[in-house]
Amino acid sequence: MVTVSQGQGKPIGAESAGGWPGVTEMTLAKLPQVGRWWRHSLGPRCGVHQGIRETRPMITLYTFATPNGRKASILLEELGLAYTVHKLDVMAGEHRTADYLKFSPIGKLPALVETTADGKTCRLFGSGAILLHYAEQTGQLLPIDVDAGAECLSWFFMGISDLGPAAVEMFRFSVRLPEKLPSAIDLFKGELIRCYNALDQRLSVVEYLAGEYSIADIACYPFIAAAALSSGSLLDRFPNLKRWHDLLGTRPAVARGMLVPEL
Ligand SMILES: N[C@@H](CCC(=O)N[C@@H](CS)C(=O)NCC(=O)O)C(=O)O
Repeated sequence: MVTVSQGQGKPIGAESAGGWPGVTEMTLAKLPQVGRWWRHSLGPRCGVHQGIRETRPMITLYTFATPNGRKASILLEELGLAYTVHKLDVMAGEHRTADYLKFSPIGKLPALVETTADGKTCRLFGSGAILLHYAEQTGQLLPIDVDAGAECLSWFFMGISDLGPAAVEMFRFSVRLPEKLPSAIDLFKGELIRCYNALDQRLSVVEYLAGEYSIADIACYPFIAAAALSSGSLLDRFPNLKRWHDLLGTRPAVARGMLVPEL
């Protein structure tokens, strides 16, 4: 099923350059002096300035009602980007078809395809790649300050590579699989608690994970929201995480992104 969504988030910058909301000429001019570290360490392909597309591409998001998919839709909503949603029927195995594997070779959701004005396409698969790509392309949701940027990337990757996989495996072993293996369930429960403790401690000293709202928050929120929904009292044990969860829930773009795809 295909539906069309229009990200309605207000871009953070008023003017735009290259058709990208929030990327102003001033932002672009400032970046070389600010010196984003990956431009120096990884070369000119990486980074906002030299690798940016000149015009905004058309965006198709392949997704399903899952936390990983919702990270991508929240991001697109926050950036105010127009996108088409293609909802995959996972139960029918649409994520394993040859057509979809062209976009996501691993056959997982989400994936996203950009089509540029000259008809070229570019795929992105995995929520982490999607979030980082658009943060780089727009210069939004990724702190410019080096220290805040380091915190942002640390929590962002914790969300992508620790919290997300632990939550997915916990769901697989405790809900999906008919055989309940206590050792596997305990292992992933322990990993999740470890993530929640780390997040709670961090959020006891900052409002958002990187100090300011960023892709680090988006990388973690849908899994915390799913856990809060399935276990109403869970967040009572993590008061700072609860405060952050409730705060993010008030963001209109987060609320809209959490409703994608329509059920
Ligand atoms: N590293 C990927 C993981 C994606 C992932 O595990 N997606 C799940 C849905 S939340 C999926 O596609 N499951 C179907 C399957 O594994 O066959 C990301 O961060 O997006």
